[in-house]
Amino acid sequence: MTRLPAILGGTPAFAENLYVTRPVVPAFDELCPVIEDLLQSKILTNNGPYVRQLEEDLKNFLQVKHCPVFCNGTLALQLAVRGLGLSGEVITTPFTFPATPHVLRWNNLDIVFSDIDSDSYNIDPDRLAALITPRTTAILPVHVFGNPCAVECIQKIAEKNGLYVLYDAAHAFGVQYARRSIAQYGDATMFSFHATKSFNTMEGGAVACSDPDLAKKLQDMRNFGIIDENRVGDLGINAKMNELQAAFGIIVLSKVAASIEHRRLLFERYTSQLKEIPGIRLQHIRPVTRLNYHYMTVQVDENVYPLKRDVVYASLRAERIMARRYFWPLCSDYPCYRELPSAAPSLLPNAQCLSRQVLSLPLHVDMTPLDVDRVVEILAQLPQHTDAIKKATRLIVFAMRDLTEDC
Ligand code: T4K
Repeated sequence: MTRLPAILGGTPAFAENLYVTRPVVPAFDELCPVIEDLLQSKILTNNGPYVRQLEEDLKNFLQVKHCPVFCNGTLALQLAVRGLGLSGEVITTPFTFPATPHVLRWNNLDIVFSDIDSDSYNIDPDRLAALITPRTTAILPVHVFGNPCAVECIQKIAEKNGLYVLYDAAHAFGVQYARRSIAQYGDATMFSFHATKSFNTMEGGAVACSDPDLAKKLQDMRNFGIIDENRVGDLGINAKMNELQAAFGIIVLSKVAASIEHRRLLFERYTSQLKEIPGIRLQHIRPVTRLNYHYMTVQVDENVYPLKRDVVYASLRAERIMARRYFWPLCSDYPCYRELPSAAPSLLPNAQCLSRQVLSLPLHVDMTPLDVDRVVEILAQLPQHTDAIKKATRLIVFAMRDLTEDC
């Protein structure tokens, strides 16, 4: 006799919420001297010693020539778009966080959505050629959940058509592809250092690049475009990281390798068990990749698994397993973008389908292997209660309006 799922009135599997992620943080004793130093020096921001030190540490960690840091990943990306001088149209993916298309719109660029590859979840390189017009100046792909894009193909297409490649690597800090840091691909690569990322400065971001002029431009632009006391150059903004964030980041960076290893074990435990559950599909990770194991995202294929994704989502939350639907809704369905010619659902079938199936399961350093086992066990047992759960969740299904659509 299996246990009664919490959605049917059983006791939740977890006594406290099991979040999708938790940040790596410094120990209290590690942070105290830094706070003391900041209070003494009173240098709190504006390219102070901790920001400069963090940039040096990041260059070493990411194996790149330049790595200016910013107050968040969105502004880092927004300034990279401007720093590269993009104009006209930029091709990007709709299967991403709102920040990706929003930075293009904030730069007054025309967004062209491309469909994705349904196995890797990344922009499909085979669709790019057909989307390039004389107005296209760049491709903005996302390494979704840290899985590297088809970087070689994208590079070839970009070179053939004279386009920039700007990667959104918000999820990919610490990832390696073909024995190279993911930061070494493309003309520039943005990282997010948000609390939910594999390396965090609470809020923060960076742009890795090899071009010194671009790096200098970005450094000026994040500080209102100020070049020196006598000159203001490009249109800038205040996108600076402060000293406390940078000092926090220096300590967290020293813990990144260990946290990746911790999550690797959990990720592998998840994958070996999840692949035994019919209808639960896993993201296809590109060969020769060393992941950062930051996301454990599955697809609920309701043609095989008897419950729809949103019913599974609601059932997990009743168990206090706080899974997330990254990325639903799809960016191309937002009111601000859905009128774009490239946003038509018929042009984005893979992204549309995936957005209705994905579920990011908890994966973070505060979890134990037994937590993983418990989450998988719940997913494996829910189908035994299909009829009762369907009945109990009829209202949820009705409220989540797109659930009746098949993909
Ligand atoms: N490009 C891509 C592809 C991105 O995914 C993102 C951000 C960006 C660009 C922009 O980078 P930033 O400007 O943010 O640097 C979160 C993050 O807010 C967002 O940064 C991230 N992507 C996205 C994937 O996830 P939410 O709305 O899901 O976050 P939230 O607050 O619900 O947090 C999720 C869970 O994390 C919580 O349930 C508990 C845990 N958590 C969260 C925070 C904020 C903590 O334990 N501590 C915390 O401080 O968007």
